[in-house]
Amino acid sequence: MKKTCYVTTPIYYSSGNVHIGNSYTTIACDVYSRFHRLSGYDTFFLTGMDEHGQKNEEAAAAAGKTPQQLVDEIAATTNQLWRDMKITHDDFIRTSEERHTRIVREIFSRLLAQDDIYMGAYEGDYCVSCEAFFTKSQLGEDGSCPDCGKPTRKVKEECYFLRLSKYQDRLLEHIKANPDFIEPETRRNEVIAFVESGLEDLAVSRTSFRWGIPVRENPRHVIYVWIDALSNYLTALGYLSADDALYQKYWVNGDKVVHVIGKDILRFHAVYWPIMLMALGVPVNFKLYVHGWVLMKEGKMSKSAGNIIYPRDVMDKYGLDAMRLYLIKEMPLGNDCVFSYERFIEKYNSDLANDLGNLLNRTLVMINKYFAGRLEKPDRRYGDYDRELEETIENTARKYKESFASFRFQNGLNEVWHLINRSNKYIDETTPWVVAKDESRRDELNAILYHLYESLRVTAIMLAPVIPDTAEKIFRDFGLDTIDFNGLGYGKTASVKVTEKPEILFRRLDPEIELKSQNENTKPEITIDDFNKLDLRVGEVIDARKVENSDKLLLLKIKIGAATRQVVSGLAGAYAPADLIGKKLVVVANLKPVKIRGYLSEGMVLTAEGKGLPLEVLEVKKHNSNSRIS
Ligand code: ME8
Repeated sequence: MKKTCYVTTPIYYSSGNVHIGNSYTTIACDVYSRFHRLSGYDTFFLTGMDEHGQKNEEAAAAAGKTPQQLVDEIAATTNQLWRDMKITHDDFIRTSEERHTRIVREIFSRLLAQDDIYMGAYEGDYCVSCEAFFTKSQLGEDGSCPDCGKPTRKVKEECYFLRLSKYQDRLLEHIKANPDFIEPETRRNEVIAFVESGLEDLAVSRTSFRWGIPVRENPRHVIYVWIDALSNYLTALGYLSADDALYQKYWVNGDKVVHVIGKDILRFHAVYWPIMLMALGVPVNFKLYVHGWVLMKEGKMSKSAGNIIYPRDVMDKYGLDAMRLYLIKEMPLGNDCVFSYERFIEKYNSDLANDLGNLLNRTLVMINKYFAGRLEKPDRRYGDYDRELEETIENTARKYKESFASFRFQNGLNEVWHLINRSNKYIDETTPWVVAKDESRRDELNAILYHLYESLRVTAIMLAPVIPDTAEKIFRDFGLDTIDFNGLGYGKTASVKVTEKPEILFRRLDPEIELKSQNENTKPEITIDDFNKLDLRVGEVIDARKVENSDKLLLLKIKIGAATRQVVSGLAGAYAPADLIGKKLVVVANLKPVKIRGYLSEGMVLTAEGKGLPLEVLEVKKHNSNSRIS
């Protein structure tokens, strides 16, 4: 019988949106699932959507929809996005589905009946955005949410509580007895410290909104979204339903049960969830991999900062595989990584175009040129280089497997790139173009190219979980069909026949051109009302002179209708003062006046700028000063 592996992503909030940062979790789970399938595990990969809560209720009302309509639309587009990202999930559970709500209600009832949940009263500070209560000491200075910074609300309500305190000791024992329950270790230590500081019972129902799962015994209450959401990992498997075969197979009798989460939701998964399971009598046999954040250079990605990057934009422009590889190779387990287009282009060029792309292309071209696309497995070695490369292939495959099985993708990929670079070096060392000149060394030449072929074949197999399209293309070029981990090792091909027309997989990108186009759209979205706040007018420059002691600034007198304004503008690098006189420019006429170098500046001149080109003012030809610009 095959070993089993159950892999889950957190179910994403339908009120959030999928950006390059949070898509990491799902891509990482996909890599982990694909790796386990290729390793021979019977793998079940679950993702889904967390749909209840006040935020969606409010958003739906604002959009004139029912909450169900709103989440239906979001779930459909999100699931499609995952499919387009070649995410191979076996199920997509939504918390508004009947198969889920029915069982969550049942879970709550059981815990209530056995007094693990009890009725009490709650007074606290609640963040609607994060759907979480915070204690006074956790709040920001102005009472704001410690996670998202938005204002919290004081909430007082009658409320059900889950007895966390009762399970505190059992939880600590479990964590201590299972050193690999939470990885990496820093996160494990954090949880131990949190639990040791003492657990307070958790408020697990709300009466302040309706869009949730009502408590069966008291429908005025809806079940707290986290109790609702965490249960998805079991409800998707049919736990407590008429058919719980998946639950028995993947959970109770499963070999690997893995929840992958970002560090922000550690407490929910490492404390509340195991306690829920203990109370339900479900084996606590999962483990947690806790990853860090994908950050922008300036910090977190957020709508308000206007720095969100969407996966569709990246994959449409540079290809899905380049995006998947970047995220998986840049993120170390236990730390954050940065997404920037500078780094992305740099890595695209070095990892894909140079290292992998070149090796593949050189190898295919030589096999075609010297052997019309055909090679045979050599029956002996021709030098130390051969042995060394064979050993590198074997060692890399071993280290790669160890790293990927324990979610250390970056380490595993660094090993793969070590093999790729070793293989490129092998070409320089063995100089096949020199060997090719000597007819008596045909067998040696065949052996050199066979080694390169084998190294690339094994590389393609190892890369298949991360960049599946590229791995398949290499396999097709190599005349092979099924990618299989049994193929991880040197010398598994008896005779080789490669494509006659290799295509270039990754062309080098010109960083300057790419970055210029990326810089174009980096400001947050505004509404037409925001835009209408600008009073843009045509103004005629009637005087211009340099600002003393400044290389950049010009002092302009600009006529707008009957009035004359003074504007200090950074145009000195691009225009001589005389060139501007008489020009009709676009001026922001309602900008609050400021003093620049002691001169009052009563407006702003619009300019165009971009890498490699001088600053240019926006000119109007036909209109006279005072015309409106809209
Ligand atoms: O937390 N970099 O959903 P979610 C990396 N509904 N990971 C990030 C990230 C970033 N910049 N931003 C978010 C929820 N994430 C709950 C889960 S499970 C029972 C309920 C990660 O949509 C985040 O850590 O806010 C989480 O793992 C996932 O994206 C979904 O977050």
